[in-house]
Amino acid sequence: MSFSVSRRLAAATALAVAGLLSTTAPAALAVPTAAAAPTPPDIPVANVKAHLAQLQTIATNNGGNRAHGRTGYKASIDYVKGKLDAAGFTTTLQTFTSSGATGYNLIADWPGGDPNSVLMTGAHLDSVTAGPGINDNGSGSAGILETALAVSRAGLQPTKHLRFGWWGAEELGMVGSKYYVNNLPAAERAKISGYLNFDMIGSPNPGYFVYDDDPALEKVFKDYFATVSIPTEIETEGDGRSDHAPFKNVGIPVGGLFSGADYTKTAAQAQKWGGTSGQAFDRCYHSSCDTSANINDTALDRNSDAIAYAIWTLGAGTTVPPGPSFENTADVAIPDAGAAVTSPITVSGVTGNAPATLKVDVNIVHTWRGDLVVDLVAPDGTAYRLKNSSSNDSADNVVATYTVNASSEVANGVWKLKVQDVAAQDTGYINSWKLTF
Ligand code: DTR
Ligand code: CA
Ligand code: ZN
Ligand code: ZN
Repeated sequence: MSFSVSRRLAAATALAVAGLLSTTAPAALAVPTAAAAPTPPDIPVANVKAHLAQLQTIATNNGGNRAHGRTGYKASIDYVKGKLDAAGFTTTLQTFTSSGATGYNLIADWPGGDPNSVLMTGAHLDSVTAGPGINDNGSGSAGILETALAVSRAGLQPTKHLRFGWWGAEELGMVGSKYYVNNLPAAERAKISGYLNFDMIGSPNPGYFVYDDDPALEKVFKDYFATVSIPTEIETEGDGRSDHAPFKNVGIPVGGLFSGADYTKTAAQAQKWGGTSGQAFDRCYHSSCDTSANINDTALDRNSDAIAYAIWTLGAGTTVPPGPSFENTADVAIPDAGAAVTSPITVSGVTGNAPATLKVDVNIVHTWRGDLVVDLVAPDGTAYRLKNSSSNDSADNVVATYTVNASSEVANGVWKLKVQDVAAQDTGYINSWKLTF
Protein backbone atom coordinates (compact mmCIF):
# COMPACT_ATOMS: atom_id res chain seq x y z
CA MET A 1 0.00 0.00 0.00
CA SER A 2 1.49 3.29 -1.02
CA PHE A 3 2.09 5.83 1.70
CA SER A 4 -0.44 8.19 0.19
CA VAL A 5 -3.18 5.56 0.41
CA SER A 6 -2.38 4.81 4.04
CA ARG A 7 -2.16 8.56 4.55
CA ARG A 8 -5.67 8.88 3.13
CA LEU A 9 -6.89 6.07 5.33
CA ALA A 10 -5.47 7.76 8.41
CA ALA A 11 -7.06 11.04 7.42
CA ALA A 12 -10.40 9.41 6.71
CA THR A 13 -10.29 7.76 10.10
CA ALA A 14 -9.44 11.04 11.70
CA LEU A 15 -12.29 12.72 9.86
CA ALA A 16 -14.72 9.94 10.79
CA VAL A 17 -13.68 10.17 14.41
CA ALA A 18 -13.78 13.92 14.52
CA GLY A 19 -16.90 14.07 12.35
CA LEU A 20 -15.11 16.82 10.47
CA LEU A 21 -15.27 17.43 6.79
CA SER A 22 -12.66 19.46 5.03
CA THR A 23 -13.79 22.76 3.77
CA THR A 24 -12.27 24.97 1.16
CA ALA A 25 -10.88 28.37 1.71
CA PRO A 26 -13.26 31.08 2.69
CA ALA A 27 -14.56 33.32 0.01
CA ALA A 28 -16.22 36.52 1.03
CA LEU A 29 -19.06 38.06 -0.88
CA ALA A 30 -18.61 41.81 -1.06
CA VAL A 31 -22.10 43.04 -0.34
CA PRO A 32 -22.41 45.86 -2.86
CA THR A 33 -23.68 49.29 -1.92
CA ALA A 34 -27.36 48.61 -2.02
CA ALA A 35 -29.68 50.73 -4.11
CA ALA A 36 -32.81 51.86 -2.34
CA ALA A 37 -33.78 48.38 -1.27
CA PRO A 38 -37.49 47.76 -0.70
CA THR A 39 -38.43 47.06 2.92
CA PRO A 40 -38.33 43.35 3.78
CA PRO A 41 -41.77 42.02 4.81
CA ASP A 42 -42.73 40.29 8.01
CA ILE A 43 -43.22 36.61 7.23
CA PRO A 44 -46.44 35.48 8.92
CA VAL A 45 -45.40 32.57 11.12
CA ALA A 46 -48.96 31.23 10.88
CA ASN A 47 -48.38 30.70 7.17
CA VAL A 48 -45.12 28.86 7.84
CA LYS A 49 -46.87 26.66 10.39
CA ALA A 50 -49.62 25.93 7.89
CA HIS A 51 -46.99 24.48 5.54
CA LEU A 52 -45.65 22.41 8.44
CA ALA A 53 -49.15 21.13 9.14
CA GLN A 54 -49.39 20.00 5.53
CA LEU A 55 -46.03 18.24 5.74
CA GLN A 56 -47.16 16.55 8.98
CA THR A 57 -50.33 15.34 7.28
CA ILE A 58 -48.28 14.06 4.37
CA ALA A 59 -46.03 12.09 6.72
CA THR A 60 -49.01 10.74 8.65
CA ASN A 61 -50.61 9.59 5.40
CA ASN A 62 -47.40 8.04 4.06
CA GLY A 63 -46.01 5.68 6.65
CA GLY A 64 -44.95 8.31 9.17
CA ASN A 65 -42.06 9.88 7.28
CA ARG A 66 -41.02 11.96 4.27
CA ALA A 67 -37.75 10.17 3.58
CA HIS A 68 -35.90 9.79 0.28
CA GLY A 69 -37.37 7.07 -1.88
CA ARG A 70 -40.61 6.96 0.11
CA THR A 71 -44.04 8.20 -1.01
CA GLY A 72 -44.00 10.87 1.67
CA TYR A 73 -41.06 12.63 0.05
CA LYS A 74 -42.59 12.83 -3.40
CA ALA A 75 -45.85 14.07 -1.85
CA SER A 76 -43.85 16.78 -0.07
CA ILE A 77 -42.21 17.87 -3.32
CA ASP A 78 -45.57 17.94 -5.09
CA TYR A 79 -47.02 20.15 -2.30
CA VAL A 80 -44.19 22.68 -2.49
CA LYS A 81 -44.16 22.69 -6.30
CA GLY A 82 -47.91 23.30 -6.44
CA LYS A 83 -47.61 26.38 -4.22
CA LEU A 84 -44.76 27.81 -6.29
CA ASP A 85 -46.37 27.14 -9.68
CA ALA A 86 -49.48 28.95 -8.48
CA ALA A 87 -47.35 31.89 -7.36
CA GLY A 88 -45.66 32.42 -10.75
CA PHE A 89 -42.30 30.71 -10.21
CA THR A 90 -40.61 28.76 -12.99
CA THR A 91 -40.14 25.34 -11.41
CA THR A 92 -37.95 22.42 -12.47
CA LEU A 93 -37.94 18.92 -11.00
CA GLN A 94 -34.45 17.44 -11.14
CA THR A 95 -34.31 13.66 -10.69
CA PHE A 96 -31.40 11.53 -9.52
CA THR A 97 -30.91 8.02 -8.19
CA SER A 98 -29.64 7.20 -4.72
CA SER A 99 -29.71 3.87 -2.90
CA GLY A 100 -31.71 2.43 -5.75
CA ALA A 101 -34.51 4.96 -5.47
CA THR A 102 -35.41 8.03 -7.48
CA GLY A 103 -34.66 11.31 -5.72
CA TYR A 104 -36.03 14.74 -6.53
CA ASN A 105 -34.69 18.28 -6.28
CA LEU A 106 -37.13 21.13 -6.84
CA ILE A 107 -35.60 24.30 -8.34
CA ALA A 108 -37.75 27.42 -8.50
CA ASP A 109 -36.68 30.58 -10.36
CA TRP A 110 -38.39 33.91 -9.82
CA PRO A 111 -38.56 35.51 -13.29
CA GLY A 112 -36.43 38.63 -13.73
CA GLY A 113 -33.28 40.02 -12.21
CA ASP A 114 -29.75 39.87 -13.58
CA PRO A 115 -29.28 36.35 -15.00
CA ASN A 116 -25.56 36.70 -14.40
CA SER A 117 -25.99 37.38 -10.69
CA VAL A 118 -28.05 34.72 -8.94
CA LEU A 119 -28.90 34.70 -5.23
CA MET A 120 -29.85 31.13 -4.28
CA THR A 121 -31.71 29.95 -1.19
CA GLY A 122 -32.14 26.30 -0.23
CA ALA A 123 -33.30 23.72 2.29
CA HIS A 124 -33.50 19.95 2.33
CA LEU A 125 -37.07 18.66 2.19
CA ASP A 126 -36.41 15.03 3.08
CA SER A 127 -36.72 13.55 6.57
CA VAL A 128 -35.06 10.55 8.11
CA THR A 129 -37.10 7.33 7.94
CA ALA A 130 -37.64 7.45 11.71
CA GLY A 131 -40.14 10.29 11.64
CA PRO A 132 -41.90 13.18 9.84
CA GLY A 133 -38.89 15.53 10.06
CA ILE A 134 -40.91 18.65 10.85
CA ASN A 135 -38.01 20.56 12.41
CA ASP A 136 -35.39 18.67 10.40
CA ASN A 137 -36.09 19.95 7.91
CA GLY A 138 -39.69 20.89 7.38
CA SER A 139 -38.89 24.11 9.22
CA GLY A 140 -36.25 25.29 6.75
CA SER A 141 -38.31 24.12 3.78
CA ALA A 142 -41.43 25.91 5.00
CA GLY A 143 -39.51 29.05 5.94
CA ILE A 144 -38.04 29.49 2.47
CA LEU A 145 -41.32 28.47 0.82
CA GLU A 146 -43.25 31.20 2.63
CA THR A 147 -40.50 33.71 1.83
CA ALA A 148 -40.70 32.75 -1.84
CA LEU A 149 -44.46 33.27 -1.70
CA ALA A 150 -43.85 36.66 -0.09
CA VAL A 151 -41.59 37.56 -3.05
CA SER A 152 -44.52 36.74 -5.31
CA ARG A 153 -47.06 38.63 -3.19
CA ALA A 154 -44.78 41.69 -3.28
CA GLY A 155 -44.15 41.35 -7.01
CA LEU A 156 -40.52 41.93 -6.04
CA GLN A 157 -38.18 42.99 -8.86
CA PRO A 158 -34.76 42.52 -7.27
CA THR A 159 -31.49 43.44 -8.99
CA LYS A 160 -30.30 39.85 -8.68
CA HIS A 161 -32.06 36.81 -10.05
CA LEU A 162 -33.65 34.81 -7.21
CA ARG A 163 -33.50 31.01 -7.22
CA PHE A 164 -34.78 28.61 -4.56
CA GLY A 165 -33.96 24.92 -4.10
CA TRP A 166 -35.54 22.10 -2.09
CA TRP A 167 -33.09 19.24 -1.87
CA GLY A 168 -33.68 15.49 -1.81
CA ALA A 169 -31.67 12.83 0.05
CA GLU A 170 -29.77 15.25 2.29
CA GLU A 171 -30.02 12.71 5.09
CA LEU A 172 -28.15 10.22 2.90
CA GLY A 173 -25.19 12.60 2.61
CA MET A 174 -26.33 15.76 0.83
CA VAL A 175 -26.95 13.64 -2.26
CA GLY A 176 -29.45 15.97 -3.92
CA SER A 177 -27.53 19.20 -3.47
CA LYS A 178 -24.28 17.52 -4.53
CA TYR A 179 -26.04 16.26 -7.65
CA TYR A 180 -27.29 19.77 -8.42
CA VAL A 181 -23.89 21.44 -7.99
CA ASN A 182 -21.98 18.69 -9.78
CA ASN A 183 -24.30 18.93 -12.77
CA LEU A 184 -24.27 22.74 -12.90
CA PRO A 185 -21.87 23.92 -15.66
CA ALA A 186 -18.98 26.00 -14.36
CA ALA A 187 -20.33 29.07 -16.15
CA GLU A 188 -23.64 28.68 -14.31
CA ARG A 189 -21.92 28.16 -10.96
CA ALA A 190 -19.97 31.38 -11.50
CA LYS A 191 -23.25 33.29 -11.72
CA ILE A 192 -24.29 32.31 -8.19
CA SER A 193 -23.24 35.22 -5.99
CA GLY A 194 -24.25 33.43 -2.79
CA TYR A 195 -26.11 30.36 -1.47
CA LEU A 196 -28.18 30.64 1.73
CA ASN A 197 -28.96 27.37 3.56
CA PHE A 198 -31.67 26.76 6.17
CA ASP A 199 -31.59 23.40 7.91
CA MET A 200 -33.46 23.33 11.27
CA ILE A 201 -34.74 26.82 12.09
CA GLY A 202 -37.54 26.00 14.57
CA SER A 203 -35.91 23.87 17.27
CA PRO A 204 -38.06 23.50 20.41
CA ASN A 205 -35.26 24.64 22.77
CA PRO A 206 -33.80 27.08 20.28
CA GLY A 207 -30.48 28.76 19.82
CA TYR A 208 -29.74 31.44 17.26
CA PHE A 209 -26.71 30.36 15.23
CA VAL A 210 -25.40 32.13 12.12
CA TYR A 211 -23.14 30.42 9.57
CA ASP A 212 -19.73 32.12 9.58
CA ASP A 213 -18.49 30.76 6.26
CA ASP A 214 -18.73 34.11 4.45
CA PRO A 215 -18.28 37.38 6.39
CA ALA A 216 -20.57 39.43 4.16
CA LEU A 217 -23.44 36.95 4.33
CA GLU A 218 -22.88 36.43 8.06
CA LYS A 219 -23.14 40.19 8.56
CA VAL A 220 -26.52 40.40 6.85
CA PHE A 221 -28.01 37.89 9.28
CA LYS A 222 -26.32 39.47 12.31
CA ASP A 223 -27.63 42.86 11.21
CA TYR A 224 -31.14 41.41 11.15
CA PHE A 225 -30.91 39.89 14.61
CA ALA A 226 -29.50 43.16 15.93
CA THR A 227 -32.74 44.85 14.80
CA VAL A 228 -34.69 42.49 17.08
CA SER A 229 -32.02 42.53 19.85
CA ILE A 230 -31.34 38.81 19.65
CA PRO A 231 -27.71 37.82 20.32
CA THR A 232 -26.36 35.20 17.96
CA GLU A 233 -23.51 32.70 17.99
CA ILE A 234 -21.38 31.32 15.20
CA GLU A 235 -22.69 28.06 13.81
CA THR A 236 -19.92 25.45 13.99
CA GLU A 237 -21.76 22.15 14.57
CA GLY A 238 -22.85 21.81 11.00
CA ASP A 239 -19.72 22.65 9.04
CA GLY A 240 -19.88 20.43 6.00
CA ARG A 241 -22.98 18.63 7.26
CA SER A 242 -25.69 20.23 5.19
CA ASP A 243 -26.50 21.41 1.70
CA HIS A 244 -24.30 24.51 1.82
CA ALA A 245 -21.21 22.26 1.72
CA PRO A 246 -21.33 21.34 -2.00
CA PHE A 247 -21.72 25.04 -2.88
CA LYS A 248 -18.87 26.06 -0.58
CA ASN A 249 -16.64 23.35 -2.01
CA VAL A 250 -16.79 24.96 -5.45
CA GLY A 251 -16.03 28.41 -4.08
CA ILE A 252 -19.56 29.87 -3.87
CA PRO A 253 -20.04 32.10 -0.81
CA VAL A 254 -22.48 30.46 1.62
CA GLY A 255 -24.46 31.56 4.64
CA GLY A 256 -27.42 30.44 6.68
CA LEU A 257 -29.13 29.99 10.02
CA PHE A 258 -29.54 27.14 12.49
CA SER A 259 -31.53 26.74 15.71
CA GLY A 260 -29.75 23.69 17.12
CA ALA A 261 -29.91 19.90 17.03
CA ASP A 262 -28.67 17.33 19.53
CA TYR A 263 -26.04 19.49 21.23
CA THR A 264 -26.95 20.62 24.77
CA LYS A 265 -27.89 24.21 25.59
CA THR A 266 -25.53 25.68 28.17
CA ALA A 267 -26.58 27.81 31.15
CA ALA A 268 -25.04 30.85 29.45
CA GLN A 269 -27.05 30.18 26.30
CA ALA A 270 -30.26 29.72 28.29
CA GLN A 271 -29.50 33.02 30.02
CA LYS A 272 -29.49 34.91 26.72
CA TRP A 273 -31.98 32.91 24.68
CA GLY A 274 -34.32 31.46 27.26
CA GLY A 275 -35.26 27.80 27.14
CA THR A 276 -33.80 24.97 29.18
CA SER A 277 -30.11 24.60 29.96
CA GLY A 278 -28.70 21.11 30.15
CA GLN A 279 -31.20 19.96 27.53
CA ALA A 280 -30.67 19.44 23.78
CA PHE A 281 -31.76 22.19 21.42
CA ASP A 282 -33.90 19.52 19.74
CA ARG A 283 -34.49 16.34 21.79
CA CYS A 284 -36.39 14.84 18.86
CA TYR A 285 -33.57 15.23 16.34
CA HIS A 286 -33.82 12.31 13.88
CA SER A 287 -36.57 10.76 15.99
CA SER A 288 -40.22 9.86 15.56
CA CYS A 289 -41.17 12.76 17.84
CA ASP A 290 -39.95 15.33 15.31
CA THR A 291 -43.57 16.23 14.64
CA SER A 292 -45.44 19.52 14.26
CA ALA A 293 -45.40 19.69 18.08
CA ASN A 294 -41.60 19.82 17.93
CA ILE A 295 -41.41 23.46 16.91
CA ASN A 296 -40.74 26.70 18.80
CA ASP A 297 -42.94 29.27 17.07
CA THR A 298 -40.82 32.24 18.11
CA ALA A 299 -37.65 30.77 16.63
CA LEU A 300 -39.49 29.76 13.47
CA ASP A 301 -40.91 33.27 13.18
CA ARG A 302 -37.66 35.13 13.81
CA ASN A 303 -35.66 32.91 11.46
CA SER A 304 -38.28 33.17 8.71
CA ASP A 305 -38.20 36.95 9.02
CA ALA A 306 -34.40 36.82 8.86
CA ILE A 307 -34.62 34.82 5.61
CA ALA A 308 -36.81 37.52 4.10
CA TYR A 309 -34.49 40.27 5.37
CA ALA A 310 -31.48 38.56 3.77
CA ILE A 311 -33.17 37.95 0.42
CA TRP A 312 -34.56 41.48 0.18
CA THR A 313 -31.22 42.97 1.22
CA LEU A 314 -28.87 40.82 -0.83
CA GLY A 315 -31.25 40.47 -3.78
CA ALA A 316 -31.98 44.14 -4.14
CA GLY A 317 -28.44 45.43 -3.89
CA THR A 318 -26.89 46.87 -7.03
CA THR A 319 -24.35 44.68 -8.68
CA VAL A 320 -20.95 46.31 -8.44
CA PRO A 321 -19.11 45.62 -11.72
CA PRO A 322 -15.70 44.00 -11.15
CA GLY A 323 -12.55 46.07 -11.75
CA PRO A 324 -9.60 45.16 -14.00
CA SER A 325 -8.13 41.70 -13.62
CA PHE A 326 -4.69 40.22 -14.23
CA GLU A 327 -3.92 36.51 -14.59
CA ASN A 328 -0.90 34.18 -14.74
CA THR A 329 -1.60 30.76 -16.26
CA ALA A 330 2.00 29.48 -16.30
CA ASP A 331 2.38 26.17 -14.45
CA VAL A 332 4.81 26.27 -11.54
CA ALA A 333 5.85 22.94 -9.98
CA ILE A 334 5.61 22.78 -6.17
CA PRO A 335 8.40 20.67 -4.65
CA ASP A 336 7.13 18.05 -2.21
CA ALA A 337 7.93 19.11 1.41
CA GLY A 338 10.29 21.66 -0.05
CA ALA A 339 10.97 25.35 -0.51
CA ALA A 340 8.20 27.78 -1.36
CA VAL A 341 7.66 28.71 -5.00
CA THR A 342 6.14 31.88 -6.43
CA SER A 343 4.16 32.90 -9.49
CA PRO A 344 4.32 36.62 -10.40
CA ILE A 345 1.68 38.98 -11.80
CA THR A 346 2.71 42.47 -12.88
CA VAL A 347 -0.12 44.95 -12.30
CA SER A 348 -0.10 48.26 -14.18
CA GLY A 349 -2.55 50.99 -15.09
CA VAL A 350 -4.47 50.77 -11.83
CA THR A 351 -4.50 54.09 -10.00
CA GLY A 352 -4.06 54.34 -6.26
CA ASN A 353 -4.26 51.49 -3.81
CA ALA A 354 -5.75 48.05 -4.16
CA PRO A 355 -9.34 47.63 -2.86
CA ALA A 356 -10.49 46.30 0.48
CA THR A 357 -12.07 43.44 -1.46
CA LEU A 358 -9.21 42.37 -3.72
CA LYS A 359 -10.36 39.10 -5.31
CA VAL A 360 -7.74 36.35 -5.62
CA ASP A 361 -8.77 33.34 -7.70
CA VAL A 362 -6.43 30.42 -7.11
CA ASN A 363 -6.19 27.16 -9.04
CA ILE A 364 -3.63 24.68 -7.73
CA VAL A 365 -3.53 21.05 -8.84
CA HIS A 366 -2.40 18.83 -5.96
CA THR A 367 -3.20 15.39 -4.59
CA TRP A 368 -3.41 16.44 -0.90
CA ARG A 369 -4.33 20.09 -0.47
CA GLY A 370 -3.80 19.95 3.31
CA ASP A 371 -0.04 20.01 2.62
CA LEU A 372 -0.23 23.49 1.16
CA VAL A 373 0.34 26.93 2.63
CA VAL A 374 -0.70 29.73 0.25
CA ASP A 375 0.11 33.45 0.56
CA LEU A 376 -0.52 36.53 -1.53
CA VAL A 377 2.60 38.76 -1.51
CA ALA A 378 2.09 42.43 -2.33
CA PRO A 379 4.65 44.43 -4.36
CA ASP A 380 6.17 45.79 -1.12
CA GLY A 381 6.64 42.27 0.24
CA THR A 382 3.69 42.20 2.64
CA ALA A 383 2.30 38.67 2.82
CA TYR A 384 -1.41 37.91 3.19
CA ARG A 385 -2.19 34.37 4.30
CA LEU A 386 -4.83 32.84 2.03
CA LYS A 387 -4.65 29.20 3.18
CA ASN A 388 -2.99 27.35 6.04
CA SER A 389 -1.89 23.73 5.92
CA SER A 390 -4.22 21.18 7.47
CA SER A 391 -3.36 17.62 8.42
CA ASN A 392 -6.89 16.38 7.79
CA ASP A 393 -7.76 18.01 4.49
CA SER A 394 -6.86 15.18 2.14
CA ALA A 395 -8.95 16.39 -0.77
CA ASP A 396 -7.42 17.22 -4.12
CA ASN A 397 -6.72 20.66 -5.51
CA VAL A 398 -7.21 24.18 -4.30
CA VAL A 399 -9.85 25.89 -6.44
CA ALA A 400 -10.97 28.85 -4.41
CA THR A 401 -11.67 32.56 -4.42
CA TYR A 402 -10.24 34.62 -1.61
CA THR A 403 -11.07 38.21 -0.73
CA VAL A 404 -8.19 40.20 0.72
CA ASN A 405 -8.28 43.63 2.30
CA ALA A 406 -5.30 45.04 0.39
CA SER A 407 -6.38 48.67 0.76
CA SER A 408 -3.01 49.58 2.32
CA GLU A 409 -1.10 48.32 -0.75
CA VAL A 410 -0.25 50.30 -3.88
CA ALA A 411 -1.99 48.48 -6.74
CA ASN A 412 0.69 48.71 -9.43
CA GLY A 413 3.78 46.47 -9.16
CA VAL A 414 4.67 42.79 -9.05
CA TRP A 415 2.30 40.72 -6.93
CA LYS A 416 3.18 37.09 -6.20
CA LEU A 417 1.33 33.95 -5.26
CA LYS A 418 3.58 32.06 -2.85
CA VAL A 419 2.93 28.34 -2.31
CA GLN A 420 4.76 25.85 -0.09
CA ASP A 421 4.18 22.12 0.32
CA VAL A 422 5.02 21.50 3.98
CA ALA A 423 4.37 17.74 4.28
CA ALA A 424 6.00 14.73 2.66
CA GLN A 425 4.20 12.78 -0.07
CA ASP A 426 1.82 14.13 -2.67
CA THR A 427 2.84 16.83 -5.10
CA GLY A 428 1.31 19.35 -7.45
CA TYR A 429 1.69 22.62 -9.31
CA ILE A 430 0.26 26.12 -9.53
CA ASN A 431 -2.07 25.93 -12.51
CA SER A 432 -3.20 29.55 -12.65
CA TRP A 433 -4.16 32.48 -10.47
CA LYS A 434 -5.93 35.80 -11.02
CA LEU A 435 -6.21 39.17 -9.31
CA THR A 436 -9.39 41.24 -9.73
CA PHE A 437 -9.35 44.81 -8.46
N1 DTR B 1 -29.85 19.00 10.05
C1 DTR B 1 -28.93 17.90 10.19
C2 DTR B 1 -27.50 18.30 9.85
C3 DTR B 1 -26.95 19.26 10.84
C4 DTR B 1 -26.55 18.96 12.11
N2 DTR B 1 -26.06 20.12 12.70
C5 DTR B 1 -26.20 21.15 11.84
C6 DTR B 1 -25.86 22.50 11.93
C7 DTR B 1 -26.11 23.34 10.86
C8 DTR B 1 -26.67 22.84 9.68
C9 DTR B 1 -27.00 21.46 9.56
C10 DTR B 1 -26.77 20.64 10.66
C11 DTR B 1 -29.33 16.80 9.27
O1 DTR B 1 -29.98 17.06 8.26
O2 DTR B 1 -29.00 15.65 9.58
CA1 CA C 1 -42.52 36.96 11.29
ZN1 ZN D 1 -31.29 15.30 9.64
ZN1 ZN E 1 -31.25 18.63 8.29
